[in-house]
Amino acid sequence: MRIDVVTLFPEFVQQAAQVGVVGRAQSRGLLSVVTWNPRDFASDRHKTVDDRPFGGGPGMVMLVEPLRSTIRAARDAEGSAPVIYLSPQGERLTQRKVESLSKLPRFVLLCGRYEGVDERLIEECVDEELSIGDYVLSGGELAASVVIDAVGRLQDGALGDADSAKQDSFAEGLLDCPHYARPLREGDREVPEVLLSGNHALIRRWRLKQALGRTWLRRPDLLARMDLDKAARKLLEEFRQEYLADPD
Ligand code: 9D3
Repeated sequence: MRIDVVTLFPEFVQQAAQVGVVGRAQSRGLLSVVTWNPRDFASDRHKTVDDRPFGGGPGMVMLVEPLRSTIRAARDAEGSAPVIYLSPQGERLTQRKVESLSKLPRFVLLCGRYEGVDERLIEECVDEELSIGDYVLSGGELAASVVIDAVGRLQDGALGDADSAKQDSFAEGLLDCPHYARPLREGDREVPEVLLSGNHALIRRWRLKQALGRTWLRRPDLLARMDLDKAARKLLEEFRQEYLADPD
């Protein structure tokens, strides 16, 4: 997959995409992140990309003309591609959306800075808007990096065996169970005994039960939208009983 990013801070986006699983996906040729700087497409000698808003008020607005030239260059570099504007006004990014983006051969991400981009550019060039959540960032670059990370790790062959095994696990849509490694004892905290039992069926059940229980405690909204099978409902009921007897 190829992701083109229109940004005033190309180094920022490139750096983020060179780390870890996503960096490896790039070096394995599974993912290519290409950046385009509107500054390079500004037509005046000052390389102007923004101006003060009509109607007054604080901040600056990104200009139509340099952005349109940049988006055209990026979008048409290799066939065509949908253009996604990262913006607080966008539809909220979810794992479902990440999965659907991960199946595209390519798309273009547009990052805003300042107060945002001229509305007419959005009307003309943008296919959809995406937000990564209800908090205020200073620009779209971090959001673009989030999209690239989440989509990049889903490319076939990007994850190691350990990670992909986790993916097809029983616990999809739930929070993760707790994890432990050496030492066996940390002060007065010990590793749960079941994990030392060598009984893999029992360990699997315990992990699922913890995942269900933690989701119930911390993200009941996630649990409400799932339909649990009989075994899972029983495990969650066990967790609830134990929790109500001894909440910690
Ligand atoms: C304080 C400025 N705000 C006035 C109401 C508007 C505003 C303009 C530009 C708020 C944030 C931004 C920059 N944010 C993004 O470009 C952005 C973003 C975000 O802030 N939160 C969540 N997702 C995203 S995606 C792009």
